[in-house]
Amino acid sequence: DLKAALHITAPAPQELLLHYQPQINAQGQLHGVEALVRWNHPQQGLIPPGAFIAEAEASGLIVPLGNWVLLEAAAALRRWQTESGHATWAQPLTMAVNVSPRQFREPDFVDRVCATLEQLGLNALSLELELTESVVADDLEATLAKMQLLRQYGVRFALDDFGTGYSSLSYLKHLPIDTLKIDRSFVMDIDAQAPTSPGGKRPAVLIEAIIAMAHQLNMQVLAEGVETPAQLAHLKASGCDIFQGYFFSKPLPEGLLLPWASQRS
Ligand code: G
Ligand code: G
Ligand code: MN
Ligand code: NA
Repeated sequence: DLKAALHITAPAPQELLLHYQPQINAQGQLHGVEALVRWNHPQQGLIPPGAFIAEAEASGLIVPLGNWVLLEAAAALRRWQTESGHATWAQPLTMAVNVSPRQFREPDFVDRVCATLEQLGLNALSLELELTESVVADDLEATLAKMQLLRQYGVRFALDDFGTGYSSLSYLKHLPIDTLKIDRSFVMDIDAQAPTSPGGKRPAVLIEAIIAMAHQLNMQVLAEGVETPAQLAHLKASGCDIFQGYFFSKPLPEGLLLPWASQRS
């Protein structure tokens, strides 16, 4: 089971691992990666997070799991920096880490993030924490206070799965969010050239509106799930800043990231 897989008392969970999906900027350079957890189950093989994150969240196991993800992602970034002599990228590479609502609400979350960065000697600017609307909408004042503490330290924030929740937009004015991640479902809309229902709107209209709004709010925009040249072209023409998806790469094991980056530059 997940609890055993986590080996919570041991230094490292034996059956968890991270893959890293490249994020590419509009100049075609590697901007950063998103860390995505997998459970390497002894019988079932690699289990994607969709199959166990909800259970981990409900049971509270997401807290030790999330702490491990943060530490392992930060350590991987440090290892890439050492291995590449920092030379592979035009700018410092960003490590994006998903943070669950329960993990974010832990009283020691801010201290743990700062301690992890210090332990590894990482610049806080290279860490981007991905929060979902459910985190930010839950308790705006408490969320704002925590985000501001981390922001003072240098940590960046992305709003994940943007546009799929039911929360109001008003929090966007208040929170220190650097990157808005457009959900894959909106990117898929680009392929539909015409309205899909009588009287419906042009499919890509929401993407264009989201990008304009984000830029007005001084946020950069990342599109998730970019799979085709047509999607990329449309997103670029609409002013989207960063792209992530199978068109560039699926999530990669740690050892394949630097070879992938050097082979495409
Ligand atoms: O890799 P995959 O596309 O299957 O990931 C599905 C979702 O699982 C991601 O969109 C993300 O929201 C979630 N997820 C992946 N890794 C983590 C993690 O380390 N922590 C949390 N809380 N969620 C994660
Ligand atoms: O945090 P988030 O839920 O956004 O994680 C992204 C998820 O989407 C991961 O599970 C990843 O494996 C998946 N994914 C990433 N790129 C693509 C893509 O181009 N197409 C599809 N269908 N899924 C993708
Ligand atoms: Mn994410
Ligand atoms: Na997402």
